[in-house]
Amino acid sequence: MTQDEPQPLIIDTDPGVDDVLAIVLALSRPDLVRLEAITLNFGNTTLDYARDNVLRLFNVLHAHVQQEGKGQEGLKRSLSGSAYRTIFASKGAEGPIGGEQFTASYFHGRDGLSGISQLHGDPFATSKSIPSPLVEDATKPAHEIILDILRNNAPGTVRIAAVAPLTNLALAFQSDPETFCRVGGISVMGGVLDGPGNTTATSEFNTYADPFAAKVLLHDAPLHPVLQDAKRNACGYTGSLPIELLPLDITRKHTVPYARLCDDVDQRGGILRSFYKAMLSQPRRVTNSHAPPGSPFDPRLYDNFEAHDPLAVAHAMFTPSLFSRRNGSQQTEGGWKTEQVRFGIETVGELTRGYCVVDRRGLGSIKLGKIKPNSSAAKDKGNGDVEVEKPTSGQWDVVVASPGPAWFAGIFCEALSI
Ligand SMILES: [Ca+2]
Repeated sequence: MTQDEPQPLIIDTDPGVDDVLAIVLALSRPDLVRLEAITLNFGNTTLDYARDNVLRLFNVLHAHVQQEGKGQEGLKRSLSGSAYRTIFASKGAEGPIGGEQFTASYFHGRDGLSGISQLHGDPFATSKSIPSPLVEDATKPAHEIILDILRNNAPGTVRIAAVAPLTNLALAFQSDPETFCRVGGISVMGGVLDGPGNTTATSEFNTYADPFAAKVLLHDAPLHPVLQDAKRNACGYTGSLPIELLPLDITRKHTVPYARLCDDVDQRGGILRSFYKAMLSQPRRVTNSHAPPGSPFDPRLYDNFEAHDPLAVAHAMFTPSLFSRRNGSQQTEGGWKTEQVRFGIETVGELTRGYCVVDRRGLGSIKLGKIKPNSSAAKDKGNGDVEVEKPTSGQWDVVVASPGPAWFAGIFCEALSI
């Protein structure tokens, strides 16, 4: 792959309203990305609804480009199948690797899209035939399809935008770590490091829904023999996987007014705008409800759509992969900035499942498992020198800046045809 060729991209997703908009963003720019696969994971909704939602989206997009006629050349090219075919891996993980299963119906609605499957007359119907450029593969688990794509592309070239619980990706790593290490970069929407959660007081939904999967990729993977020995890794690196995390800390700064997405002002109509308005109705109600009662409603503060998943897909589209940057061939550009942060993921906390426990002690390069203070418990045992802390955290790349919320809103709204 040369620098001018579109990057092969997999979107691992649990659609979900912001997932659907993230997919449209990727489809709008076939000059930048070749959408190799959409792989479904449980999360915002169940797999059955997630599959229906993808089919509804593509049917609406086809109807939209027929209605509109002119413009949207990128979207048209992607939908025609002339730019690429997209494997639709609908047999994804149905539940987390560990712990109880949860969905986000409180925010996305039971069907993941504000209940559009129950609308009178089913105006955004799913279909029996699979719309182009999708080619459904319901025979293989999604994690095997991810591995197939990594095998069939040169090492370090495939990007993954992970905008769901990380179950499929963790299963892929556990199933064939050598092949999984061929990935060029993984842009993960997940976690929150310095702020409130969006699902519990402490936790973001994706890390809450499957904290065990996050732990497999962030904590367990760097300790695996394949990532300890560069000769066993087709990309030739050791240490952590090429993951860059986009936590709520950055994604919630990237918003678009609901009024713009839902076409409140000029009511231009059309099937795509009607679809956006219908599927955003529940998240909009929930967001609006955060306004304090008894004061005048301020839409600038409480009527904004937080584009969590679209920002992660934008990161995968507009930045060189971490693999290529580690090799020094390309640098992060255009205002994107990444910093290393040391944290661990809580898996079974009584109140804190999915919490990212940031280590702010300034330990530098000290390995946590080597810290051996002379605790009273140790003295009681008579050896005076025992490990009191297992190495449960590591240092990972966290995206802390983008080219800016205004830049993002511009490219996002252009992609959405609004
Ligand atoms: Ca999602």
